[in-house]
Amino acid sequence: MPQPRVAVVFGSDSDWDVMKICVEQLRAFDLDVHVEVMSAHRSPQRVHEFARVAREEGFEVIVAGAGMSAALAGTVAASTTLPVIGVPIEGGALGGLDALLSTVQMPPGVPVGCVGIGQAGARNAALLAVSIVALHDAQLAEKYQKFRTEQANAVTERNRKLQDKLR
Ligand code: RP5
Repeated sequence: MPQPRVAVVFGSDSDWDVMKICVEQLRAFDLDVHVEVMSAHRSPQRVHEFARVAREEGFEVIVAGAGMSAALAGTVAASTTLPVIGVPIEGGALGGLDALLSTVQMPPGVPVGCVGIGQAGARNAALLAVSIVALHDAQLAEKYQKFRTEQANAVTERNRKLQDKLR
């Protein structure tokens, strides 16, 4: 079995309902995905070990989802030069705003590409990961282009139906 090129990690199994959207979207492009719960606060050693050898292991991009005082994406990014995409998870008293700010406000020098909060962000994280891997994979680039074309066609069709109703 080929080594997965994408890793999707998240701070708790309670994040799975959101992060499974990311994993499913990646699998829809026939990508193998390494999936693992690890926590910047609760299991920092594992996060460091994972990130430190991620490039050697063959990963090309890492998606990291976390909620509340979300430190996972930034902590992973601190120990690797691979691209890291952060997904802020909603939950807790602040509905994901806490996680969004924690994920997006990295100090200069250690970037995290941060997507939106929750399900939409999880899907976009997968698509962004696909576009990164597709930089050197023509077959994947073609699949991604097809996805985007079908999406555009679906919008055209929805507009056509709406225009019919408005007549
Ligand atoms: C974060 O704390 C996790 O990513 C999760 O979103 C949040 C709550 O974790 P649990 O208490 O549900 O395990 O680290």
